[in-house]
Amino acid sequence: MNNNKKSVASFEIFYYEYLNEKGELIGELPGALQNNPELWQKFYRYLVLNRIYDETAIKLQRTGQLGTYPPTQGQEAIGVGMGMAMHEDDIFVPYYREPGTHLTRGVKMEELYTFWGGDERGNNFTKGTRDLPDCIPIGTQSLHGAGIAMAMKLRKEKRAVVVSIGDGGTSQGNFYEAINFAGVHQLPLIFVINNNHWAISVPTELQTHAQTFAQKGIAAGVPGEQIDGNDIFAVYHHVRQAIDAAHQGKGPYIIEAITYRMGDHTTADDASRYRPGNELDENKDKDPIKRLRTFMAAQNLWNEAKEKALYAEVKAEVDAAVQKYLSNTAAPATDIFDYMYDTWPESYHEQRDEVIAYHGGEA
Ligand SMILES: Cc1ncc(C[n+]2csc(CCOP(=O)(O)OP(=O)(O)O)c2C)c(N)n1
Ligand SMILES: [Mg+2]
Repeated sequence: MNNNKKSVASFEIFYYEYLNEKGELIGELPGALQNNPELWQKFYRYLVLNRIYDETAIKLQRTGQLGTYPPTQGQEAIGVGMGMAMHEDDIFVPYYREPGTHLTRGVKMEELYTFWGGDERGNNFTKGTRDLPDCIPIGTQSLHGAGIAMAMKLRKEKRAVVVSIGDGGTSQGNFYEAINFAGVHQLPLIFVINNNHWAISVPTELQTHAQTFAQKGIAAGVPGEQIDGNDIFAVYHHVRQAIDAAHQGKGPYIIEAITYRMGDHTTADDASRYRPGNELDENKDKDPIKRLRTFMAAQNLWNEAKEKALYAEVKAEVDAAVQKYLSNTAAPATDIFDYMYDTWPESYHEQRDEVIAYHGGEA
């Protein structure tokens, strides 16, 4: 026996999965998910909506009607599950790959298209400000989330913040600063790490040498776990559990949701140039939509006719949003001056006049 040493810290990270990739339940469903066909079908509808919204965005981009777009194919269960697990009053602080969460929380689809069409007005959600705009700079949303959670704590509000971030994003200093702050102040802050195995062309093994991303919280005193991010039951249950604990003052939490990016990083990328040969095929069967459909069909809750009807209904909804988006009138060019500064630098008066003159007196 060595009396000079004793263990002063240890940790374990657990992985949770309820619906496997064959669409079979592993053990029992937890809590509110049990015998809840209404909720399962709601999940399914949003997953399909997310996918058709996404496929349509890619088509719009390819035909010159949308800007660069980051697809979510294969990752829809994280966004949808997270959004449905949140309470209305909680605040969502997203990175850029979360249309599923926005849609379940009432953001309009045409607003999302407007933003990805290069028009910041799309971020001014008519439903209000409980969803922050998508954060394009990697990791910065972590600190926005920590600040909001601090305000909730100071105001003694029973609310929580959910920050989403990619696996690559967790390498940024902002992420470590945010989890450290959240741990010290025991903030109601949930981090959902979307581990899709890639950060553009950088694979996860070049991102960290740790066994999991969830354990990044341990050094900050923030507990965490891993879940199957393609299992919507796991996402919904575990995010809800973490939020409810945060509401009770139990502090921050990290959930690493394992998924796979089936598409390119964005429409400006070509993953076939760096993705190893059969990796995509190996992950195809993990599709979150397929597994929920298989599960519901086995329970006699789903069939071909229902599938066809749902796709037709959702397609019509997406088409209507596209029409609204395409009928947007252009924002005045002078907006770049009018909303940038409270008090303008002197030179801007002249420059604004130049812009108006360039547009023939109307801008
Ligand atoms: C501060 C900053 N650095 C670099 C980039 C360029 N960039 C855009 S996406 C990305 C990779 C992010 O990967 P990950 O966090 O895993 O999210 P994913 O796109 O895989 O969902 C990078 C480096 C950026 N947007 N912001
Ligand atoms: Mg990633």
